[in-house]
Amino acid sequence: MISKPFTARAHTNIALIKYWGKKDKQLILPMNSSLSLTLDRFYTDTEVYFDSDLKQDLFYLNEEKKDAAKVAHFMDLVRSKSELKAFAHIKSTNHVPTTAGLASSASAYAALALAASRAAGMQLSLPELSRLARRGSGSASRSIYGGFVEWQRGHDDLSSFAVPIEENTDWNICMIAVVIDKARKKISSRVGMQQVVETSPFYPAWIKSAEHDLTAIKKAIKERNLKKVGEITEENAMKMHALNMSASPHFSYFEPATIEVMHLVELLRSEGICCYYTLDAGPNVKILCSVEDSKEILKRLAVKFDKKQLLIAHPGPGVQLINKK
Ligand code: 2P0
Repeated sequence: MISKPFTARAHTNIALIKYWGKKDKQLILPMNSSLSLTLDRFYTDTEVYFDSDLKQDLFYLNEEKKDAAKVAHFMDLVRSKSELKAFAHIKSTNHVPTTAGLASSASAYAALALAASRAAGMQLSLPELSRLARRGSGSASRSIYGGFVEWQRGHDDLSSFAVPIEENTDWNICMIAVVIDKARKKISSRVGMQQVVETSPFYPAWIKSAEHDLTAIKKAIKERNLKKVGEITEENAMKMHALNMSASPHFSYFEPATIEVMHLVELLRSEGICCYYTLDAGPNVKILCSVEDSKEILKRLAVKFDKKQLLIAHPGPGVQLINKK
């Protein structure tokens, strides 16, 4: 038996209010709710079909066979929810410039959740898809929707999923990703956030402050207040990175060039350009600004960085099927 193949496309998202810490590692329940912007520029296409002749799941990423352990764990979950027992062919293509270092488990598991559930004969609702994607990677729960998305932490498997805040935002904003080569090996977000939860003396303050930031940013988004959204975004990111520096052992994702970009953004701001930075589990900086200002910001960045290191993205759509064979 070979099932009908399904291909899904999901876009990456960048958190403005970060998810940093798990309450339940097995179910991937977060300590705090988070909020992100889905981006149009970077996405993953994933095709799935089940084949009863297979002895294990086969996973190809960008046409290269990969170790399927983490993906197989996720597929076990899909099988346990459906009638299917067969293993699957999984083919993913990441549409992220290979040097960008922006490849994300968010788009990967959001696309896999839709393609695998459909190939397994299930028609999940969007909240159900978000819950399923969450089990692959927390941030994937948010890539089910486009635009501004909130992942409500909930308190159990049923109540922890993302909801759209403004799916098709007409707001003329963008994010410039500044790709910085990293010299040393980073600590994965999965390991990093756990280290923080277990050892940072500031963690309880983070939870309180993240909830406060979330309420404030939702109001600022509604009001189309870019200055306020930017301030909250930047401060929330800095609090997350301060947690990392307060963990034991402490760690940081910053590289010298990361700090250079942060200083440039602050300088541009002092000149009256409304732009703000955020950083995730790596040295790349993402700059939130208006489309109008992006030209000038790119020009200033181009003095220090190669054009290939500067990628501009706009609000993008939620997960979708791209064929129905
Ligand atoms: C976020 N990050 O909210 C935060 C901010 C990175 C920094 O979600 O362990 O790959 O698979 O649930 O989703 C990256 O962590 O972690 C992440 P798991 P995930 O976007």
